Amino acid sequence: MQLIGMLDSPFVRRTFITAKLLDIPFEHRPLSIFRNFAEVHAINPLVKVPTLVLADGEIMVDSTLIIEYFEESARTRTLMPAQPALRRRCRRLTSFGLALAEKSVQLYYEIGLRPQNLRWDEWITRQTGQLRDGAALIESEIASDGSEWLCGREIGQADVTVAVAWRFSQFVLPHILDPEQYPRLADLSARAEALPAFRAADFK
Ligand SMILES: N[C@@H](CCC(=O)N[C@@H](CS)C(=O)NCC(=O)O)C(=O)O
Repeated sequence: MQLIGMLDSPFVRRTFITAKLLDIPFEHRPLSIFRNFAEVHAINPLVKVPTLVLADGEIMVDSTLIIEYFEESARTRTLMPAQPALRRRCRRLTSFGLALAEKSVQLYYEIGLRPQNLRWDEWITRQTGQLRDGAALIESEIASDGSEWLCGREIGQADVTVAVAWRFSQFVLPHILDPEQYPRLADLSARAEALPAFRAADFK
């Protein structure tokens, strides 16, 4: 099984880290959708990452669906709590983390990639507000003492997704989310980034 995509994509990175935490064996092929467009296209004409190439050659896209597939395949571990109320909380906070990642990618494309003369300032202002409000929403859900993860004593999918989204936003848009405004998010991210599965997914 191969996982296609660079670890500077938050969607690839959450998929990679999840596979590590669940002990799913895979080969990572860090191909860029920009620099290796033709190679990615030959694997997946949709040119979306992450792309999972299964043992029989079939491909699958979308981090959430790939992670669902990993959860089904994992034998001994899960990143989803068993208890229904916690499971629901884990899904809810994962969805907030995903929105944070999506907003960060959109804003990065607008600010970092689009030619300056084609920038849409109103859109940038709107996306910036959504990103900050999303981070505040997540911040309000994190325990103040930093003793636990988002959905219990063990790290779960919500922690993986939120921590990955935070690190990505800090990497590409360091001026947008000030860690001093979101100290619990910054602390959650630091705790997660210290784990071997996250360190294995480091990027520069
Ligand atoms: N919802 C998707 C989003 C994946 C996504 O947007 N990936 C970006 C890289 S960060 C991509 O493949 N962009 C290339 C394109 O859309 O053409 C997921 O969770 O996997």
